[in-house]
Amino acid sequence: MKDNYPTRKNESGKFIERLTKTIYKTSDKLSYYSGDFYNENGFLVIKNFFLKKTISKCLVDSLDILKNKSGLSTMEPVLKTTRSVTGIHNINSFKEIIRNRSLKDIVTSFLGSDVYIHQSRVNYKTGIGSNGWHWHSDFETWHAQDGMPEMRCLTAMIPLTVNSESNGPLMVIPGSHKKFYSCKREKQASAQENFADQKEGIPDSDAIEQFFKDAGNKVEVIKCNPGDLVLFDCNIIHGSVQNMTPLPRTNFFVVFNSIENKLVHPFSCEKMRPEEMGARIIETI
Ligand code: 6CS
Ligand code: FE
Repeated sequence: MKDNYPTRKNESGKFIERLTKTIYKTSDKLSYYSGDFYNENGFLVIKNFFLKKTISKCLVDSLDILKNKSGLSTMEPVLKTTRSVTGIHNINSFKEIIRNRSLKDIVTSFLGSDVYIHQSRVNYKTGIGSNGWHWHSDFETWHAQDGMPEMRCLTAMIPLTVNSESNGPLMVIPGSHKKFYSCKREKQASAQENFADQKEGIPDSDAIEQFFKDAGNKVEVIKCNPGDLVLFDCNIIHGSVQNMTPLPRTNFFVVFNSIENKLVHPFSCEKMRPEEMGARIIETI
């Protein structure tokens, strides 16, 4: 298969034009404006989308995951607490989220086909010292390490606790999804190492500067609450800083990929990642 987004191949990085549409069509569940906003900015926040009691169940289950060691855990490199657990979408309360009809309608409309789950995870940021995430495009990793051919994929982020200005909320660079940044080659790290503290697939600082310039030097800090839904394009540049408070920032993420965009052999990685990080078994929702 032709590689439209070669990355991690050369000594230096470069910008590549995006060929895939951001949205196929908007959804009846949204105003026209919302589809248009997502198309232009690469993200969308919908307040009070879920019932608070559904989200409370998810929060309880997210703590059970820690206790029962379900899924595949990645630890904080310094603190040694749990940073992220992937492969958890079969737990009942999370299933309820994934099967939400309005969510499914929005996602299948945006991606223009049926979808399946590429990855599900809870990121914990339990308290002071929990690390942030460097600026990155998820698609860059999914293309390089999982063999995801095109940008026909998006993430739904469901906050299970308050995401305030000080506990390390998600930040995005609006509009950065429109260009692909092909990253320079680095020494190959393991799937877990990259998850714990991303080494490969980080844009150079001058590329980040360019993304900032294009966005009018604005980042969007996504403060949100339990019940809200945040959608973001697989190629948007995003990241977060460490948690500066003792209050956990616990978020559930589910990554939907078009069934017309199934994984092939990884484009820039010798070893396939575990199923929990990049699903090859297609379970339709
Ligand atoms: O590896 C992943 O799938 C996710 N984690 C990291 C550190 N970067 C890309 C993506 O968000
Ligand atoms: Fe990410």
